[in-house]
Amino acid sequence: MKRNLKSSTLNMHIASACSVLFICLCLVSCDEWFDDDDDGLNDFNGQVYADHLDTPWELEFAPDGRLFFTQRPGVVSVIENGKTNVWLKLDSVVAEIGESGLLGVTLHPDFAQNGYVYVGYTYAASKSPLKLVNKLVRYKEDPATKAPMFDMVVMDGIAGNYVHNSGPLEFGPDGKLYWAIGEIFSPELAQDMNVLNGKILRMNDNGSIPSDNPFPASYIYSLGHRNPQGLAFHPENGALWSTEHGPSEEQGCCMDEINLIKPTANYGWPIIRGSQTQAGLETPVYHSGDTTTWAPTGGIFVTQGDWKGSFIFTGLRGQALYRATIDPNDATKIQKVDRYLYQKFGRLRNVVEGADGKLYIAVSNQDGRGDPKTQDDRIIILTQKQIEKNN
Ligand SMILES: [Ca+2]
Ligand SMILES: [Ca+2]
Repeated sequence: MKRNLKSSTLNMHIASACSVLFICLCLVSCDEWFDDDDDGLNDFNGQVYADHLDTPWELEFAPDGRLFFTQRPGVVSVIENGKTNVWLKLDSVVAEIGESGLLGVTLHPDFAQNGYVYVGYTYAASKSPLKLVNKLVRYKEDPATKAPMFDMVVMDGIAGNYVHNSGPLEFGPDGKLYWAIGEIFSPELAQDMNVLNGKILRMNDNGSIPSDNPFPASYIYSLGHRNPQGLAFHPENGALWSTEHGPSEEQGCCMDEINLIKPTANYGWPIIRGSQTQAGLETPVYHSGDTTTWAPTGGIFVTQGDWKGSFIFTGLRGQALYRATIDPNDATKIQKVDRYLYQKFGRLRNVVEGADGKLYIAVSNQDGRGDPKTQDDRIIILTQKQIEKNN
């Protein structure tokens, strides 16, 4: 109930009409009743790492413990010793229209030596008529000043739209850069080998096509994707897992996917969905069913604690953190998916694990589809135990 006491007008009304009751309740838990801006963390003993953000999208820790993250309107920020600073402002070139904007960020595996930071965003190549394009650029951090210097355009010219640009970036254990690109709400593109939409791409760290790519002379690593918003490599066996938004209202409800990504494989959009099978197409390892929506976003493999080895990912419309337990007898299967933090903080966009084993979770209520609290958006810190205790 306390989280519904949002307007001060409502508080005043309740206070005057029920003053006797209110005083009695205050003896029990006054701060909870007065807390207009209750951030939900009181119940969890968690911490706020950053607040008053706007749609934090992807996060990654640097080896020195700093947390890099994007905010969709066009800012890359860095949190160091609990203080959030703007690292790079691209709001004058980024087009945040609908779900487009500054999306992915990742650091080079040798970031400590070369300072390379990769940033993917949508921009407007033309305003009238509106033509949105996805671009990937590389900046280099000056080792002395920590300031970003533009380094190179890694890739440009991938068609964009107001939805389904996707954009998570991840370096694999093979040192190659993987970038998931959505089908920009044009399902046929996912099956079109002449375009990069609806694909997961694999490239060298300078944007060239690796000589050992599965389709010769092509960036395409896998195809048939709709809106894949999470990429994670298993820390031990190196397998690439992905989360993907299911058909939504296009082809019945829900059926958000967890996929195990294999080179040259076709993940079926828009030909199959959910548990459907067809020769030559991949059925998801696990999906949310035909009545449940996760709207899954960023995911990682947990490397510490009781959850070690689990694939966890956040959900926007699902408003939860999900934990997929990999089958101990078959690393290509998922035993179960548990739901945590359901409707506690609203829409959750991404999660990363700190060196301390804590989970850093990006809340996304300012993305145009949420119900922001005063402090939103936030990055919150919770331990596995805190999350489990309040489930
Ligand atoms: Ca990433
Ligand atoms: Ca699929």
